[in-house]
Amino acid sequence: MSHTPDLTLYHAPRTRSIRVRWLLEEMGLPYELHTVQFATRPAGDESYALIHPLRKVPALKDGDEIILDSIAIMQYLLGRYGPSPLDVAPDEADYGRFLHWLHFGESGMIMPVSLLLAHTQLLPEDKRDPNLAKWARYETDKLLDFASTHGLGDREFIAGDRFTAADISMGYMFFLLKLIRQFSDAPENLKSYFARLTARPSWVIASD
Ligand SMILES: N[C@@H](CCC(=O)N[C@@H](CS)C(=O)NCC(=O)O)C(=O)O
Repeated sequence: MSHTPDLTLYHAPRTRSIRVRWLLEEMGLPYELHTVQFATRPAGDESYALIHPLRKVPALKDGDEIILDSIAIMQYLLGRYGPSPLDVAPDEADYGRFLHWLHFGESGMIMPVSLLLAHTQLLPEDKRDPNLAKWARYETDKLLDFASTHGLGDREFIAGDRFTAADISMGYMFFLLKLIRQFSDAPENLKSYFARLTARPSWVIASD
């Protein structure tokens, strides 16, 4: 580790900042936690725009540097403060698999999952579109099936034969689905995988 960490995580409970907090806990890195108000939007107060111009969470400050986007922040931490078993290195057999599931947890899943969230919970009832909710449910099911068969299969973890940042990425998305009561019909292997991930002490802190 050539840099000395000087880390502040801008966090709000239940949001994607859980991913970063989960990784920080697993890597054993010291950090300051700054809770951003999330009850009304945009998140934070006006001064938070200096940290995240879009006023979203998470954001990570490391000294004078600010990094945005949960997956990018995880890659930053692994790259800057690794090597870590939570990363899969380019010379390991599962490197490609690791990158795929690390990113799939966000970019592959977020569109149908956010539509499902919006049209079953977030929007006022008269603004919800049941057809859109049905379509998002159908697309989410396809993604869960893909993750179940092509991703996890009978593995314990999704890449590298160990718990990695790719599990954190996917685990958060399953948490979100569970939060909006859309995970109970998920494939059994994903449900027991999620139970395994969230049995870790680091999860208890990250999801607090
Ligand atoms: N792709 C970004 C998404 C960030 C994001 O949209 N965060 C949500 C919370 S999970 C947020 O701050 N939403 C508030 C808003 O959009 O106003 C990431 O992974 O960090």
